[in-house]
Amino acid sequence: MTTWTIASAVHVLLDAENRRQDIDPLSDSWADFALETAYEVQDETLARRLMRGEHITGVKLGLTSRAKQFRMGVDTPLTAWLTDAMVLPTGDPVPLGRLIHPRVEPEIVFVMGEELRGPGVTAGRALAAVHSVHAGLEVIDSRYRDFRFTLPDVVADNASSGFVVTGSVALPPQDLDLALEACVLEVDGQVVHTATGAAVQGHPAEALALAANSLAARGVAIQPGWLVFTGGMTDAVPIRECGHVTASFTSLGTLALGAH
Ligand code: OOG
Ligand code: MG
Repeated sequence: MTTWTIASAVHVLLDAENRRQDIDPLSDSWADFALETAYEVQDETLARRLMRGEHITGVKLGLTSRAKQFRMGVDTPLTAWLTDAMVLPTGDPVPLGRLIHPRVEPEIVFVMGEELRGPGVTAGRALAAVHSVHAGLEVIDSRYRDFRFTLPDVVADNASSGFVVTGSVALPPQDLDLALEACVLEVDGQVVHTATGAAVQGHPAEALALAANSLAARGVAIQPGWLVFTGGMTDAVPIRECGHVTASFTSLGTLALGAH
């Protein structure tokens, strides 16, 4: 067994990301790698990103739908950080050369209007703090070989963060039924997955409340202006060179991502 520390885990994970070299899950060689320790690793990787000039732009939830939980073999939702370096402008291709084995997943995204501070936040209270709802696509890229990980592993790895794209259609939350908001995911013109917002914790606002309450345990409140990616509604799809992924939503418009 390796003697791991928070500092050595942070170094190994950020190095894997920078060099685009996948690694074995930390839990393979870190006996009793605890969830609290994993969140400390995640927070320290954020600190390193901020030190190199990045800014927090929001938070992402992971593993909030059965489709994602089943595929990844982890059934507990988690939270992770989004920085400006992870934001891909709409229309830009996926920078494949900076990623190990990217996959794309459709998400419902909140732009926050007010601060949201847990604990005790309900879905209703959470939705009242939302400024606008958007379609989103997340490009995930686990640093772990073949996306094989335990919950602490994926938490430490900032929930496989890669890039996020936010749709330009912005609706106030009261203008749509988010549980019924549907998404059709196509790869190269073929429908591969479909879901509605109810796939995400029964309602994406439940995921937002969950984020506020779990961040409260880390002394953090969700800030006005932050993006909140509520988690993949469907299983993610690999994106290859010359591939095109399109997510069409009932009310939130269509988002496309290409790689070339
Ligand atoms: C973990 C990241 C999960 C989501 O939306 O569920 C995530 C993974 O699947 O590699 O971003
Ligand atoms: Mg995601």
